[in-house]
Amino acid sequence: MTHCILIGAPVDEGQRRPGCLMGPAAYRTAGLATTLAALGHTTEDRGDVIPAPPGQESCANAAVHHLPETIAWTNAIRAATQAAMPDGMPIIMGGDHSLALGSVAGIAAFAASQGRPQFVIWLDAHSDFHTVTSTTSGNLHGTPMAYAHGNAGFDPFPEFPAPIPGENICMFGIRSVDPAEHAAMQLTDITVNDMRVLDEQGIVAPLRDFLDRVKAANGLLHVSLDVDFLDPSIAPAVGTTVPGGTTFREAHLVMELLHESGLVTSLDLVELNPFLDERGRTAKLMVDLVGSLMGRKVFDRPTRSYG
Ligand code: NNH
Ligand code: MN
Ligand code: MN
Ligand code: MN
Repeated sequence: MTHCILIGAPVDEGQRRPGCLMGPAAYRTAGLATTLAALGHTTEDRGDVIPAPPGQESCANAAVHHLPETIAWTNAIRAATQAAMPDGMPIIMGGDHSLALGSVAGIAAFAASQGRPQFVIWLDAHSDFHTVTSTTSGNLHGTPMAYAHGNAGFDPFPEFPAPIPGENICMFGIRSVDPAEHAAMQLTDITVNDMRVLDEQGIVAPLRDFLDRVKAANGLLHVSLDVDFLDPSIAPAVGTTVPGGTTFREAHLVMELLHESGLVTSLDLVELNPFLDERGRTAKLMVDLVGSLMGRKVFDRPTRSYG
């Protein structure tokens, strides 16, 4: 049994398709809290994060938009996430992926305070490894992983509290990487399980490899789930669809294995744009995936032990 802490982060400024701000309401409407309760968990909804009024920050890259707003969101979401960590498992309901600038900073600060290493699983079509300096779209939802890794080029963002080493970062579902991100990732030890890896090896072996490492290090594990990790045919409610994504069963299997591991300590649900949905099907699928992550299964079976 886990104490699940729902935190709404209606962030829309990290990209250009209005609608992600409705995400937290859609998750509530799709029954996230009742799904968790039905699995035996306690839940607490802390409402939506309210950022401070934006400041006057600017940067040299003219493409970047909504920088002061994003910095304000980052500070507020970081504080809310860090505050929730000692109390249970925060589930940050987005909002676009720029919310992870704050959520990952909050959990990394908490991990550092505990003297434990932080690990991240990034489930996304995109690597989100731009800096404020390298982004050409100017959409800051394309940056949080580089921020968390401690890359230079994030002025005037607050310094990331405890940069996460590449060995502690594992990406799945990747199929859209910009040249500057590609070059920057080549210099890291991040495990990039792009769709080619999943086609050839399946999702189980690479995921278990990573989970074994988290377990061995007694790490905290954050899961960041971008709707576009899923194939657009099953998850249309996202502004940046990329063909060739994960299937319904691949996605559930990831969640089931994560549940079995018992290692997950925090979760982001990002990029849901309810304005683009079809009768709530993407919101419902995301809630069902959280159900699998939190223990829903058809039958119990002997599972691999993580310790
Ligand atoms: N790499 C692109 C950019 O920075 C796309 C990022 N879009 C996302 N990320 N949806 O998950 O603009
Ligand atoms: Mn605006
Ligand atoms: Mn993303
Ligand atoms: Mn994405």
